[in-house]
Amino acid sequence: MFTVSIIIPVFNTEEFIDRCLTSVTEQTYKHLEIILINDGSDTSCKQRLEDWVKKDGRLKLYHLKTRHGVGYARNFGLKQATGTYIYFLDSDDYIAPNTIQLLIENIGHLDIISGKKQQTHLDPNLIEQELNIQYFNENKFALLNNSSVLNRLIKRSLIERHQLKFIESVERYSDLTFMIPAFLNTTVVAYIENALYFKRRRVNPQKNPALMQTGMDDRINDFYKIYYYIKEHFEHETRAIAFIEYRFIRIYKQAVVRYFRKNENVNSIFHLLVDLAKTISRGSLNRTSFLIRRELRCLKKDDLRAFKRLNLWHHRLRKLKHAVKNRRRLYIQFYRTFFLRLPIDERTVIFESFLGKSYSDSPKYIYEKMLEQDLNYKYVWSVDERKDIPGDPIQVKRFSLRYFYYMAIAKYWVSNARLPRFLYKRDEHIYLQTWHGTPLKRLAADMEEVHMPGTNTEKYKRNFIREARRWDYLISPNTYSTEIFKRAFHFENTMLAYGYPRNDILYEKNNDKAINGLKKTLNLPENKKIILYAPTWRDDEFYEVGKYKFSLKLNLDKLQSQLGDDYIILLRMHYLIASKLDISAYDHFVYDFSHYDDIAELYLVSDILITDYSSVFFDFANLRRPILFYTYDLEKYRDTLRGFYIDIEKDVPGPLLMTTDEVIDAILNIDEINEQYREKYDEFYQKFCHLDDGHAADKTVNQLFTRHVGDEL
Ligand code: C2G
Repeated sequence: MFTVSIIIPVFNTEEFIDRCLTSVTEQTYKHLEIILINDGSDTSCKQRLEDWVKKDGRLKLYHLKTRHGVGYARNFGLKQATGTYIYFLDSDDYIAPNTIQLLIENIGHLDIISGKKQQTHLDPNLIEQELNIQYFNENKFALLNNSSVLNRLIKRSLIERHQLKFIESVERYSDLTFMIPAFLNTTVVAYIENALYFKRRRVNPQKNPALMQTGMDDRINDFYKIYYYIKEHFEHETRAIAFIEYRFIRIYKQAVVRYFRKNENVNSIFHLLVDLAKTISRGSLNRTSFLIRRELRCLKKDDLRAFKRLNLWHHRLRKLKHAVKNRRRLYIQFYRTFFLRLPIDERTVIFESFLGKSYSDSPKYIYEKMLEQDLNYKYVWSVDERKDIPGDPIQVKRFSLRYFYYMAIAKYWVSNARLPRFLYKRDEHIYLQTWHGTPLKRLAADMEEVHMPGTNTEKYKRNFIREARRWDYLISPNTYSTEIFKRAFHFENTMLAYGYPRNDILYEKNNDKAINGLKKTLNLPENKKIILYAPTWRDDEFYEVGKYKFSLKLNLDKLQSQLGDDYIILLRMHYLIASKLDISAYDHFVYDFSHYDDIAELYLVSDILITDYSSVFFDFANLRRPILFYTYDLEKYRDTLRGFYIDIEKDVPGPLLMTTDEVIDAILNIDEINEQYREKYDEFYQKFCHLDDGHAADKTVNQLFTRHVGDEL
């Protein structure tokens, strides 16, 4: 039985301390040493602590005559502690009855295990849940995003070995001076979601504020000291430096920006922000949004007037963004009551790919085919931002007033994904749905449960089917998809089983000349082999609706050290992924092509594809080049999130790999893998690529458009 020393600094929290100590003394795990450090509290609070000590012999109370601050109090507590493990708790918070037990039962041979923090206004009753434990290695600093030492069980020997302590001269963020070296000196950290810690949000911050609720000037002053402390003490630890820089950017983005809603607030902390911004590396800057990046760059220049001007603009833009949201409603009204009454233009076609995010996919190739055939149509592209599109079509910003206008009057809608329900379709409209991939993951009506944020399964399916009913034509890449589309979308209109227009290029340009030309345009070295890593998104990992997270599970360091001489890697995130990848450390080895419009061009230049459950491999197989499947979360993805149509373990044309080492090994032995999978690849190609022949766009255009050419219109 190991003893856990729970260290609780107390400063005038008499209204909260009972709840806190009840939760500790009633822990299901009993081997506790509870160290209370009264950090100069007033007499009533002191008295209450004395009363508690009489009740439970495991409590040890120490009085400091005057207030020394939380860092000092915790260091003091550490000196008194004798347990094998240390656990810090704040005297206004409390924990669930089994928190310590869960932590101790699951720490195993590790030095640190973290639990989950919740706001107290959530129901503290424990719901019976399956244990959810995760292990973090390279990415463990993600567990420090809350900057806090709380709700972590830490081996005391680790603390002693590395003389970990809190900086005492600073009130806020001092946890980082303890936690950063703690993490640097451990390899793996565990996280158990079920071990709960309830963090109290003070309801009356004016009367009795929590530290973080006090003034922004003090907060930044404290952070400033911590920042430089970390930079000096861990100068050579790139992870620590990247972490603290990113922390600064987050504080800036989340708290400072809000504080600067009053422009005059800028004055008092401007000089500190300038100092901080000056030390931020390019890599960290690149991970942030355009707006924030611009402001940080301006801070670097130490120009107060320019910064204030920018700040004003920032807030104007934010206001505008709110207004725009309401504006959309207005436009929809316009669309319905006015634009839909205008005569339809038989010769206008409006195209959209991936929700306006790119000029790509089948709509692009259908459009280019129409250009090539010199058809007499007016072309409109719906895009998020202006693109370089041949033929100089009209470009409308998605959801702008012009967009609604053209959606109303264009006879043809060509899209590779669903269009919003609020766009009523007229009887005269012809809607060509190209869709965007051969399905591996279950679709629409075939999905058992939808795990996307804010999505009700039944409603999702119903809307999907309602949308599919509006499609007059649907392109299918192969017989297998035709069957699935009919069933999953309840599609009963005209199926164009022509193969994918987006894959025409894989037949047309699969030759050295075209490929080398592409490599030049993409600025890629010609003497290295190219690996394309194109994973899909995870329904349950997101920031907000429509913005998904992705954490890279490939160890780029390892890849670079073993493959760097002969290969380069193109990273290509799915278009729903909003996370920004920091690849600044892998110059000339890793290239981020997540925002490149057309993935088909990336297929053409790549020698090997690594993917997971994305439909990209069905398309890439047209090139008959090797495919590896990096399926580190296969069970969860297949069995919980989506479900598959084919047996991925048997039917795909390449190996399923679970670790970076296995990926490297496969790449180094790619010839053997080709040999091993030759037969399977042939079968796969016959089944999924049998319709693709380089003429899908041609066939589609002939089917829908040629009839309309001529003077009679
Ligand atoms: N894609 C891409 N880059 C990625 C992943 C996907 O450019 N890293 C593009 C490819 O054209 C791919 C398409 O987006 O074929 C669809 O991506 P999937 O990963 O298959 O996921 P999803 O958007 O959910 O569509 O029937 C197909 C399914 O609906 C899947």
